[in-house]
Amino acid sequence: MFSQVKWNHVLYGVRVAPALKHLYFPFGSFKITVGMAKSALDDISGSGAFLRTASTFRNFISRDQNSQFPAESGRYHLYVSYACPWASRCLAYLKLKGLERAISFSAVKPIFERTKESDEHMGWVFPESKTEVPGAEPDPLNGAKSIRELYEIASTNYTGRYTVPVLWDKKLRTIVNNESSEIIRMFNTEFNDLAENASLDLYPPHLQTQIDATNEWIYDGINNGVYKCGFARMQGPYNEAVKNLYEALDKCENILSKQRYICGNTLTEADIRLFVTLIRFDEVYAVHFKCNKKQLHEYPNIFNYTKDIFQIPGISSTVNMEHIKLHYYGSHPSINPFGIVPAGPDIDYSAAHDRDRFSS
Ligand SMILES: N[C@@H](CCC(=O)N[C@@H](CS)C(=O)NCC(=O)O)C(=O)O
Repeated sequence: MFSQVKWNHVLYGVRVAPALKHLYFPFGSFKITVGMAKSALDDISGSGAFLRTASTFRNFISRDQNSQFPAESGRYHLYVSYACPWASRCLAYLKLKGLERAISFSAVKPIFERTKESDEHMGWVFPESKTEVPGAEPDPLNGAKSIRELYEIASTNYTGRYTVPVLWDKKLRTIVNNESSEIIRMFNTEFNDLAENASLDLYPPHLQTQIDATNEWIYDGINNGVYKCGFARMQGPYNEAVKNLYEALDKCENILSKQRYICGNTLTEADIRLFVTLIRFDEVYAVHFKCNKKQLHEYPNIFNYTKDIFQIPGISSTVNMEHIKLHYYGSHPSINPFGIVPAGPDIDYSAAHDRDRFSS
């Protein structure tokens, strides 16, 4: 059962106030935020469209033991939210590559809360005990209350968003990288001396150009596209985002009617990046982000493909639908003011699929 969404209790107190800090101008496409801690709902252009801000910590872990961040067993920790598709990509890689013994991970609580007493920023926080929210655990390394606190340990003058994933270096007590697309590349290659499944290469040289090109339209139309639909503050940007989203989904359906995976008949990075959005689609995005022209279970190939990826050993453990639903429906009061979590559709992704009809 879903627990009571907490911010209902404070809806007309502190939760409404942050929304008031957005100022809108009828023309122009610049981002507007009044100087204070930021969240995704601040990434809105003057024309009402969602514009995602780039990640800030961009260091690389390397297999080269003389580098600043060498791949070492036990040195790094991945902070995730099970709700977050970007963090879930990284977790999927951790499982697929067999890196759990080399890299520890932990998950935050699903619903945004106040990250500090002194201001109204809402973001990811840690529970006080392991039993408070199943799946979430207190910060095992720094005893931090929030993800924001980790950013403040890593940088005294950080002005960006306090996002997950966070790849943390226990030795230097800092953030190595907070950009999922780069973290997955490191996990794919740099830890191969420690990985239980070192031979799995989700970004093989002969497919790199195709994977990069596929990632681009899938990111724009689907991964980020659902956010552009959901966070649009005017009809025009929403209309454009929803059009691009469904064009990209139609393209996926067509590709997946001819081959098992999105770049051919082998699993690649592009599949993991696509999957994390697809698995959230019918349960969340269709309702919460108004992506309801068609649900994914109405696309036979995409739907069976989603089940296929879900059933790869290790992947289902990265999908915590309770955290996913609690987070989205409970953390965006400007979209869902009462935080009601819809009951359905409760799709069984472990059901049989027909993807074995393609050789892989
Ligand atoms: N570019 C980043 C995006 C990460 C991101 O946007 N994470 C969201 C959760 S899905 C977040 O932590 N948001 C917190 C906030 O906006 O305050 C990545 O791919 O790693």
